[in-house]
Amino acid sequence: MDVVTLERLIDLDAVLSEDEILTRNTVRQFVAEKYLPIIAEHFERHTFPEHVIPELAAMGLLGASIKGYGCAGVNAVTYGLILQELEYGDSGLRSFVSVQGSLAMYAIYRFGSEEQKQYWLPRMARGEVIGCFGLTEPDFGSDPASMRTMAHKDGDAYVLNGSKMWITNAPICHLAVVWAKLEEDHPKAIRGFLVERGTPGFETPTIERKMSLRASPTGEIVLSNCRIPKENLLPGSRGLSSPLACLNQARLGIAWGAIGAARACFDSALAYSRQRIQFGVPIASKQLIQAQLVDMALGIASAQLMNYHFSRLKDQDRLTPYQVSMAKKHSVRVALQVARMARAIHGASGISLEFPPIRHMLNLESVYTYEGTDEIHSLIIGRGLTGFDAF
Ligand code: TGC
Ligand code: FAD
Repeated sequence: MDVVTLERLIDLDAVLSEDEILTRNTVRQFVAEKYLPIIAEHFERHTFPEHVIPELAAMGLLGASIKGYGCAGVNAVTYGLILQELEYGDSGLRSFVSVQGSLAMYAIYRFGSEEQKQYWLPRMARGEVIGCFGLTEPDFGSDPASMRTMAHKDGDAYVLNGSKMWITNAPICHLAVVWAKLEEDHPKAIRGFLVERGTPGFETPTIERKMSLRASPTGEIVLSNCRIPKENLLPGSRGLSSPLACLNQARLGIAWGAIGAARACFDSALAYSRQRIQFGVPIASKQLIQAQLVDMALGIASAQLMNYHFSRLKDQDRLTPYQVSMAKKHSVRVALQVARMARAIHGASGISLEFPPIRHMLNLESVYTYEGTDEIHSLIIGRGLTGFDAF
């Protein structure tokens, strides 16, 4: 009997270029050889394997979609495939690359001066400078427009006060992109500021005891009369649309990434169900198990094809924020459902870190919430469909 793999069932390769396949395979090999053997232990210990950063940089994965400034300048499909493979390893690995490239580097690329771009982007692409992106505050997550972090001009400096919460890479960053309202703007507008580690009044306490994204460093950013040179304002940034423009980049990557996690769960569930014997036969021979595997495969196929289509639109400059929300929401929902089903198919073994589903399932709870919660993306799409703002 012919056995068809999930990859052959979808056959995405039929519409990918040779370069896209080559890059995907390179990252896939890196994850299989260098990341999968170490991830469970890092997850358990709540540590991020920083030693992989130079290798990520050497493969051109940091700021990969940026053109120039020492970055690879790959298209949106290639970027998506990269993130999908990284998240096959762990959402923490994909988060690290997303935040570095789509958020911190992209903010500088899009809103920075030429001098800022020339100075920071090549260093960040080489992994010498790690960035983070501080938008969320303790009291304002879904509603960043209401943020309280403020900046005011003082001679040749800006002075920042406030705090950011749940910031990926903050504890290990050398450079934070901080979003704050500028007192001198009328009305006060949200602007981006570059804050370097070592600046007095800049602290990044680690958030401990996370049960999700344990292999990703998450922290606060505390700004107490933090004085930065006036040259550290991102001059092109103005208003909430600036950080949201960065989120458009990152959210599409997250959609791809989540399906990487889903694929890892599917692969594990399929392999387990074929070798696990109950009632004298492999559980994969049972109709209820097959029905679950088919639902998982269909979900993965639908999300992957949606992500592929929207990424091709992005490369033609035709992608809208509504479509980005559709991709993020659909992919993460599918991935969580797949992870939960895969966890259950593993029975008791499914709650052990010996198998990937429980780790991905826990990670995906964060992915469901960050970069716009599932509900916020419903409201974005709903506003588009109905014309009514239900926030
Ligand atoms: P609203 O009035 O809708 O918009 C304000 C201004 O922004 C413009 N705009 C956009 N611009 C670019 N891209 C988009 N997607 C945009 N959506 C809106 C809009 O045109 C307007 O411009 P202007 O010129 O008229 O001022 O704003 P609102 O206050 O009603 O809020 C809208 C809402 C709720 C959708 C937005 O605030 C939102 O997306 N909230 C969710 C917050 C969020 O996603 N935070 C993510 C933090 S970063 C993160 O989670 C990183 S995790 C990374 C990892 O580890 O991988
Ligand atoms: P809230 O906004 O308080 O939402 C609570 C609940 O209310 C949610 O279910 C939400 O959907 C719902 N809700 C809110 N408003 C509405 C509404 N109008 N209608 C209906 N329901 C609503 N942020 C950064 O800036 N940078 C980062 O690097 C970053 N990394 C993160 C890493 C991790 C591991 C996590 C977990 C979060 C990270 N975040 C980051 C923060 C993330 O973006 C926020 O958690 C997210 O935007 C939601 O904000 P909140 O947690 O304050 O939830």
